[in-house]
Amino acid sequence: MRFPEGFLWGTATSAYQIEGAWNEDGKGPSIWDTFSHTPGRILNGDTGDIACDHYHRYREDVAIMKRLHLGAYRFSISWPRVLPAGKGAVNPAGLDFYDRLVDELCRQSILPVVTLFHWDLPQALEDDGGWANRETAKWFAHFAAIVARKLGDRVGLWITLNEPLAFVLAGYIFGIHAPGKQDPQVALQVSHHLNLGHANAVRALRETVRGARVGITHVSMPVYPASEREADLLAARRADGFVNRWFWEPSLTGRYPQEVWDELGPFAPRLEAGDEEALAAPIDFFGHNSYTRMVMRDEPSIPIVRAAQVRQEGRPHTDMDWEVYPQHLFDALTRLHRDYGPIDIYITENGAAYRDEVQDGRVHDEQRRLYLEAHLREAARAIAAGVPLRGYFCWSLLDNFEWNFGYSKRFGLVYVDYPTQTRIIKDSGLFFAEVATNHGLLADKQP
Ligand code: GCO
Repeated sequence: MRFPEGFLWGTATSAYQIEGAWNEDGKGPSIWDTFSHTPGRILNGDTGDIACDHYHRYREDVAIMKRLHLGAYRFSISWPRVLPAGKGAVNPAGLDFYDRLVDELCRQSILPVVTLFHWDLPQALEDDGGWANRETAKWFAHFAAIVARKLGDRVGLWITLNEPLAFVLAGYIFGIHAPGKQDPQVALQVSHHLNLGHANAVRALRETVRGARVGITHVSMPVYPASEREADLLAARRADGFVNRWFWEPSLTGRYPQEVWDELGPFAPRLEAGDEEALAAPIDFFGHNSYTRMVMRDEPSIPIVRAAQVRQEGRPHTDMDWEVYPQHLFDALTRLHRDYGPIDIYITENGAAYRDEVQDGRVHDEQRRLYLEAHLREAARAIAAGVPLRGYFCWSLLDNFEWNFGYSKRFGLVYVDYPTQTRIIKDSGLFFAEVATNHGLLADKQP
């Protein structure tokens, strides 16, 4: 089973999760520095202060990508490393780091794919209200233009935001991610400002880099009803409306889905004159992140969606307790293509956390290899069904800081021994290298 010529094979990371050097060379603090330094917020008291020390070890990590025959690398830019106060003076050393990283990638013929916002907002902007302040949508475009001026001649794909849903849900409703708030009203207003920021950044990137290919990355989990009961069918529809359509449609259609807007009732965001028009900023591709599916039942006590997830007992789960359901990928990709037309799609994240052990200098992570193989088969099936899928980025290149779980969850194709920062390519990494080399799975090798 093969993938089309020109299909991009890559891995994905994010600045706060791998770089470390949290306060080096002029970098300003981000909300994740503040959050992880707050006792009780992160498992085991872990922080991103050092992480995978990628800020110093990036050449070694790019060499590993080359060893894995990867043609692309998705990484994010730390906004406060470039603009310590989020606006105003640029930190030359911060921009220079990304300039050197991009040069190293190009030297190894690896296409740089840049995410501009992967949740690490400058603390200085948070002190002014953060994304709850609509001015942040303006400063985001300002940041985008500065980065694009420096890197635009070599970056292949620009992703404005990573997973606005996850940022809003975890950071403003559940309060388990930075900035650690629990206010649904503010959460929905933040989602609107993120959409404005995305659209402003799309315009800024197009004005700065002629021919820029610009998109956004969303979580896109297919939602299934827990039963055929009317109440569960409606619950699944409400959940799909909030989790998927509310966040996708401003960037795909330029407006909010009316059905979801009506469901939000008093939680609906306040728009200002001109906002609807400002949201319309056509994109060149859709970045799709998914790992599993959602199975939802009616649950009136849950605010806004009035739905709750039903754990699929008896089915395999990863170390994140996410059900392994490979078909979700085919269902998600074909639905996107069916409902939103021929826009190019990149899988910008897919992968699995499992408990890994080093044995004689190797990591035999067969479960992760099986997960990847099964999901790649579904991706190939989607292409065969006509989905314009243009690339697959495995989450993640390295084991890294998994947000509130700290370093307790390992997603990497490459094992990181944190005390020594030693990297060990896992068996799944060798498998992925084979897939990238052969543009697909070799003849079905029985596991
Ligand atoms: C996300 C983020 C990543 C996570 C990964 C595993 O999708 O939540 O983009 O930063 O680490 O998805 O949870």
